[in-house]
Amino acid sequence: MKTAIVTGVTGQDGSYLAEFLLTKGYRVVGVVRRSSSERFERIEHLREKITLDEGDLLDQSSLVRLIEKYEPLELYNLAAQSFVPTSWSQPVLTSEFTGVGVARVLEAIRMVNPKVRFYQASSSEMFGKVREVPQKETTPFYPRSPYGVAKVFGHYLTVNYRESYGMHASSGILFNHESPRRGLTFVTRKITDAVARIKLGKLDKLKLGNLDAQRDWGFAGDYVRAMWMMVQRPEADDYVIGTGVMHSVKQFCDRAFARVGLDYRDHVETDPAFLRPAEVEHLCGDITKATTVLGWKPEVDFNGLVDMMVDADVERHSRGN
Ligand code: NAP
Ligand code: F7E
Repeated sequence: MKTAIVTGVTGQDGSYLAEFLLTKGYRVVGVVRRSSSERFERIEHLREKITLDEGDLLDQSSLVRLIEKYEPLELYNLAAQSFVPTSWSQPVLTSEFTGVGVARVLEAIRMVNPKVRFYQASSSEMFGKVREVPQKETTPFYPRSPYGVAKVFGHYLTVNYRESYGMHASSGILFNHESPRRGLTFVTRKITDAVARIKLGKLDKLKLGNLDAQRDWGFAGDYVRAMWMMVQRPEADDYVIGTGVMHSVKQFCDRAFARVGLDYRDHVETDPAFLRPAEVEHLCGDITKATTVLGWKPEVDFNGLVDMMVDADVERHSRGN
């Protein structure tokens, strides 16, 4: 049986990737970090089907131990401090998790078995203050947050280990992807959760930051498929994954509130507390390489994504959760 190790398995993408790998017949080993209380909500339904073991991107020996113990064919590095605003309040921690953590994983693979295929969760945040529109694999990076800077480090280290040691190390440059499992602080989920509470009379106003920021938003379930497809290629490479369509935060609000028969202008207020020290104004992916080389394309569009997230939050809050 093929074994895949997934770091960040308790996160949004980790839960979808674990589900996907199970459908492909893998033994899935999810890496979880020690905590005084378990936060496994996203993988509760998979607990009996996957193996969970302790490891931390801050602890090199824990990564070596996991690779020695499970002898994986593939390792997907999804773990990171992934919330952009926190990267300004905790820049050193973000650099450690999101940047140097990649070095620890790559070194662990190189030391134990350099034949393990590696996937790095890179990000469109690396494009930051964009140098061209839309952004593709060759677009120069200009990160605008400590998070973006850390991801550039992880990306180039992945490229470097491929070139230095011939390792099968791929970097997926993924644009924003969302789902009903998205963390509640990210703007999409913050909006859909608030829409549900406003609809049910549990909240009146929603405070947001920059409503004009534009993102290329896709569905996480589609994007984990692309991760796996990259790892199956004969040669490792880098791929931009997105939808190629851009919407503003305002447009997201418009669609989300309309889904439950409300007008966002009656409920959304702007609050400078949610503005960032440096903003990424527009992001839009050019997915030509992914569609032609991988044969990947997204299946859920913007409206489908917003509706899915609003419906899930309305259902959850209606149950009283
Ligand atoms: P997420 O929901 O924030 O999940 C992050 C995961 O990383 C969690 O499982 C977390 O574990 C784990 N983690 C954090 N620090 C760790 C450490 N020191 N050691 C071990 N595990 C640690 O993120 P996501 O949205 O699923 O994204 C997955 C990856 O893709 C991340 O690397 C993110 O930066 C990247 N990415 C995301 C997007 C997007 O739009 N979602 C786009 C591009 C790239 P706990 O549960 O213990 O906190
Ligand atoms: O912000 C604006 C905010 O926090 C999107 C991560 O997964 O995707 C994500 O990073 C936009 C920004 O995601 C609020 O200023 C307005 O322009 O949902 P977000 P992000 O920063 O794009 C990339 C690809 C990753 O790799 C990251 O890990 O929305 N915005 N008002 C707001 N954002 C938040 N969070 N909260 C607001 O109230």
